[in-house]
Amino acid sequence: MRKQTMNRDWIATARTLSEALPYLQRYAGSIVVVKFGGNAMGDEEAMADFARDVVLMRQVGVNPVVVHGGGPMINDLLGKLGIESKFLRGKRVTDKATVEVVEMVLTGLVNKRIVQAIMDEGGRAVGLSGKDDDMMVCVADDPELGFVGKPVEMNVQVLRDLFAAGIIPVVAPVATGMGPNETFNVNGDTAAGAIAGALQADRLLLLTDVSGVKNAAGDIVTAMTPGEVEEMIASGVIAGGMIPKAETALKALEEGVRAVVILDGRVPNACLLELFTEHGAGSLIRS
Ligand code: X2W
Repeated sequence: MRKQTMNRDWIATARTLSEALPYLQRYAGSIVVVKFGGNAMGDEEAMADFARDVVLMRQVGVNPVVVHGGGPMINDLLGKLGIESKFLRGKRVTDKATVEVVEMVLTGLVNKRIVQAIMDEGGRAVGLSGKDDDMMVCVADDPELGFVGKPVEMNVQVLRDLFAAGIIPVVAPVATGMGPNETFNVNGDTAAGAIAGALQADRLLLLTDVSGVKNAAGDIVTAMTPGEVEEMIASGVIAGGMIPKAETALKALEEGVRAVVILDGRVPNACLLELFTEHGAGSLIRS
């Protein structure tokens, strides 16, 4: 029902919308790849909030692509099946039994959960993996990691076809190989970077569960050049789980992505804050 009382909240809401105009204009028609990690998925409400942001992006003319992870959900099923799993340099050591579980969980449970959340918010979403239309073709990343893939060939026309139809693609980081019937487990950040690079995306948003990249003093750095990121990796200021994200960002920029943002997916409306407000969110990396 329409409410006639004019209080400060409503005036502020209208102002926020009005102030978003230059950003809406800037991003209309652009391509934004969003990596939605398993740790950022949180509960039902967090999932619905994320889906709403993506549907809003699409509604205002952005072409969003969601590339998801699901590490914790893979761990759950491996645990139930009694299959042990370990990580080496941030990537899951993946044998034959593990890659089957990874494909089941990512392309099944997690992918369809996100598709459904977007549909529930009134958007249109189609779920795919890197196998669909040979979107992501991999070779083995490292013999020690088993069936972990490194993308070597990207075919992203199917994503452009979905954009044209007004559909939001939701991509599981599972890929095909050069030979017949090969399956690779791809790190979600790596997959998002490769897709963003192949699409020459305007933005790659890496949603995490930390507030961004911190400097030596422990403060969040809001903007960095690739050179500064390289220095921070070399000096050990960027360490641990942030290294693969920073390296993904550098590679994506090299491949022609305009800017990469590492931001906290736990902040409500993180994507909207980054794209459509002066404030921005997290750490922006661009040349
Ligand atoms: C990941 C794929 C899922 C993922 C894995 O098996 O866990 C590798 O490590 P998050 O939630 O983004 O961490 N693949 C090779 O990246 O999930």
